[in-house]
Amino acid sequence: MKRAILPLFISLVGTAFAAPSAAQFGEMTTLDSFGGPSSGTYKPTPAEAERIAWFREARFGMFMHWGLYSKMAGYWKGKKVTGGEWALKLQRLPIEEYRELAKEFNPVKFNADEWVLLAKSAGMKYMVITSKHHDGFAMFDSDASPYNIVDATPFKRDPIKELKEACDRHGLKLGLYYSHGQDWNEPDAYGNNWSFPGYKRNMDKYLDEKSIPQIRELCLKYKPAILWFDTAGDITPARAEQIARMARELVPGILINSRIQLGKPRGLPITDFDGSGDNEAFHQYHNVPWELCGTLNRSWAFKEWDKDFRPVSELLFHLIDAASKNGNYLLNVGPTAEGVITEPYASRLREMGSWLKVNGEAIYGCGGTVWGNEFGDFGTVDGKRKFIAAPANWRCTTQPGKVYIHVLNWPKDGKLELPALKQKVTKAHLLATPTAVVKIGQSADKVVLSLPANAPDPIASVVCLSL
Ligand code: JFZ
Repeated sequence: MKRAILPLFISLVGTAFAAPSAAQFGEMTTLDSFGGPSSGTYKPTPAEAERIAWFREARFGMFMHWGLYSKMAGYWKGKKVTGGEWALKLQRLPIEEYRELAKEFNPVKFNADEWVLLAKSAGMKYMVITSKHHDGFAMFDSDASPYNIVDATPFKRDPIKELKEACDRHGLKLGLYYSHGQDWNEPDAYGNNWSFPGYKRNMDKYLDEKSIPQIRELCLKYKPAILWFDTAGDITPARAEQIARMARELVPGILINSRIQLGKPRGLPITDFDGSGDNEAFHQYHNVPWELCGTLNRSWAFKEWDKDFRPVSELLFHLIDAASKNGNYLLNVGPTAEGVITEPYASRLREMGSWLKVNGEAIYGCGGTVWGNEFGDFGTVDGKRKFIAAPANWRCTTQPGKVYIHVLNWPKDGKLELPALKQKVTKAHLLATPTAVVKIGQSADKVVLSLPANAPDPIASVVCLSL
């Protein structure tokens, strides 16, 4: 099972796969294997509910992949290579040569406040950055291994510390990505099957001497709001539990994602939130708090030649779609080795922020849909049980006494038909143009809205229904 998952990772990471648009939604199958809606009851204790509250309120965060691989920028010795943060493994590069990148890693243009303020202008409420990816290089000041940004680069600064301070200054939460099982720099860890031929790995040694000490350092030094684990190859359930317990002891209120362990999410008290596939949301409402992580272009790490940036419409769709299913959207940015977030990323983020300025009340702190059938339903296709997506051109989020309809494709005749609501709709207005007239027709089997002729927003206009 563990080994079977690896080829999947490799096929996904080279070119982060295309995200669905609302129209393509119909072709997807369910993600039950990631703990979909069938993941059972979610019964947090009051303390567990309290610590996840900010995360559910936040709905939108910035993911950052930044490391020595950013220096490659999609090239090796002048030749274009795939993989980004996976290039070392996909190209089976000599580990000694890869390590040399540290000597030239000097992100002199890095400014933590600028990054945090960009995230803030996008309407993001938290940030998750790679403190160590699978390449094994620590982007923080580590006592557990000298292979880190302070000891091994001319930069000598600790960007994680600077980001933590900037996040505190500007009111964002800082989460830390840490590759706890996979580390291609270490012969004992999981993942490097080309540099150390014949070597008999000792995963326990790696965990006890590098991974767990570094996780402890991260907790003690930066008090992260989230520890975001990934690709848990060779992490046993007992080790996952040990790591989670240690982190919770050191940082009360810390959140831990479900990728700390392979397979079905452990859930509470080990993991606080689930994740869907990369760039692919759960296909239905998911009762456990969850997060969709996705790329802005086709890569996690910066690649100079990846100019295939997703349109803002697609990014906003992911945010709205995730929120309507009770989830967050963690949108990735790949800064350059100089420490710059380039304009194609930044301009899209700012546009999302503009949309959220107008429509944020239908995202932040909102619950998911009141219905669920707008996503489709299970049916039988060729004798197989399959999820059949609905072609709904809208998504729904909720607040107590309020139902928000995010209209994705504005109806030409101005009529928007919604499933029935038990409670009476007393008022309907557009968030972008509150004075425009929206007429309500409500019967036992449906609600019909008569909208103005033109959409106030070309991407998604939100109608607020008061109950
Ligand atoms: C992992 C990493 O290997 C990758 O480099 C990147 O950091 C990404 C965010 O996470 O890749 C994965 C992990 C899980 C899935 C897909 C890619 N998944 O569950 O679909």
